[in-house]
Amino acid sequence: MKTVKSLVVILGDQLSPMISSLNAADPAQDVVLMSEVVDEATYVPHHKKKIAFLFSAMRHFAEELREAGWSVNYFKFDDPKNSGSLVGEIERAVKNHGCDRVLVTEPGEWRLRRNFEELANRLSVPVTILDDDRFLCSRSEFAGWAHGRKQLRMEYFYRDMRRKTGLLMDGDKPEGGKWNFDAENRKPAGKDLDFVGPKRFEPDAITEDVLALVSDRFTDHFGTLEPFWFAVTRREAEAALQQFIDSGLPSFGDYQDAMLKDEQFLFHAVLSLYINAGLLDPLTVCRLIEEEYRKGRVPLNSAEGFIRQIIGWREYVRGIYWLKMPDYVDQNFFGNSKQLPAFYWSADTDMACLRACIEQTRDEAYAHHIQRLMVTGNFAMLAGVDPKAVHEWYLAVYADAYEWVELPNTLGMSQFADGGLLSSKPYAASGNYINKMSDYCSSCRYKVKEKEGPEACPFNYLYWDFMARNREHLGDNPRLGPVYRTWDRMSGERKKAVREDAARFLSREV
Ligand code: FAD
Ligand code: DLZ
Ligand code: SF4
Repeated sequence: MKTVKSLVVILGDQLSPMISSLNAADPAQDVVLMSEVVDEATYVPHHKKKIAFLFSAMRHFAEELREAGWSVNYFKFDDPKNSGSLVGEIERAVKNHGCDRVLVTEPGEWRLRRNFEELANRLSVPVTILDDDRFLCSRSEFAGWAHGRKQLRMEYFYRDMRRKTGLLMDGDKPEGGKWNFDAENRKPAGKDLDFVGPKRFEPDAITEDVLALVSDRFTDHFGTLEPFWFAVTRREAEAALQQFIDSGLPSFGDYQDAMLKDEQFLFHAVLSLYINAGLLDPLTVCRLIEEEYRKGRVPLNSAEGFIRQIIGWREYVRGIYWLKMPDYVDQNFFGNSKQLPAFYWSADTDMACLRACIEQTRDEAYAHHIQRLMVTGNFAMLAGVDPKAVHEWYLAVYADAYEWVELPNTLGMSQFADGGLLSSKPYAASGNYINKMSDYCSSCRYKVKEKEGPEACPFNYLYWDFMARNREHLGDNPRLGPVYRTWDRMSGERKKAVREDAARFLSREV
């Protein structure tokens, strides 16, 4: 029988030794292809730290594969032979190696899957696209779950994933008698808490080379490159996970929604970039977290809260992405069309909450969930920014951002641009919420308690302006009944002042 020589394509976010493409191949006869390409590095102006992280992690992974006996063809960004696109690299490699087939695990983004399908039509050898079984729920399983349901609520999906994995189950009942301990995860944080933060790593020679490359070739991209401290190998990512388990996880649940101006990470894991790139396996991480709970080392609300994010939200948004693409990216329920304010790139704003979140995004390529959802996301939606522009910003600025996870979170959850597929009401909030959950307001030039006038917190009048402006879209939403009743009780004078303040602010700042 003729032996098949496969060209195994490994993408920058497929750095997992047990990925389906490698599992289907044979190191004795097949060749791995990895390439740093300009198309992937520039399709949005990715944060410099994100590019450095991925290029360094890719180079380290190539070494790991070589040590495991694979023959790896790795093309660096500056290699004169580098064609600049993944498809170009595959075509070139097929020509050079004369392989019998191309093997690739399904890319995380729709655009790339389409490119690979088009390539399959013109290539002389077959292109096999395998399922990405690093996810617990396959695309077809999710489609089956969604079929015939009027509402695709994460909570029900999550319960199925708990049953499927057996995580935090007590027989066929949820551990602790409740599926979800979210109500216990909303404490504001005080400065007296003992934050350790994510584990930091010294760049090695490979990372130093990458840092020099990124500094030289990506000058116009967003973000601060150094200090660079991300893990770039599986072993380092595992050490980062261990540090989170030891020092962050016990308090993760309680303070999941809190924000502090001088504490960028609080008790968050800062693991999404490693999980999404393939350096950590999501199910293994969840099993370790469950073990900590079973050993009595972390409370249930922390273990459940964390596991819900991974087997619930993370799997669910991926399911939605593939179910709804390619049209999903064009959704614009409110018809918002304003440009993204320039301060999303410069952090040059008097609003202390936005300034803090954007500065931290610039410096660390990281913001935690509530900062993304309730500060930068909330503001963009209240201000009426085009959801596609918001999406492109989030895709560029975070080290963990790939469209499959970023788009439903941004367009669906934070901008309500899908009209409520992901959430039953918009995540809109006035300054009161931000003040309750953070310490931003005490150092802001605006006054969070003031509702109108030049000193008032802009979130206060923008919130009401948003509700009034979008009444035809939201007026029937039962969860917003109390909001519209409050609006209706306001005096005509107060309503007019709110709308005028909002118009003045938006014409100046957005
Ligand atoms: P933790 O708060 O410690 O949570 C633990 C883990 O749960 C994370 O590492 C992540 O893997 C997972 N997780 C938590 N929430 C979500 C969620 N909503 N969706 C998917 N996974 C989740 N997450 C990304 O991984 N990439 C993105 O591009 C991304 N874009 C977002 C955009 C917006 C507008 C919003 C509101 C959220 C976005 N998220 C994204 C989800 C979430 O904010 C990040 O996963 C989280 O902040 C990562 O930091 P962490 O590792 O410290 O997470
Ligand atoms: C994000 C990214 C970047 C910046 N660079 C590369 C690259 O040079 N080579 C590569 O194979 N992948 C890169 N990636 C990750 C891809 O964009 C990612 O695989 C797709 O977006 C699918 O999720
Ligand atoms: Fe943000 Fe308003 Fe608080 Fe200022 S007062 S930090 S703008 S919520």
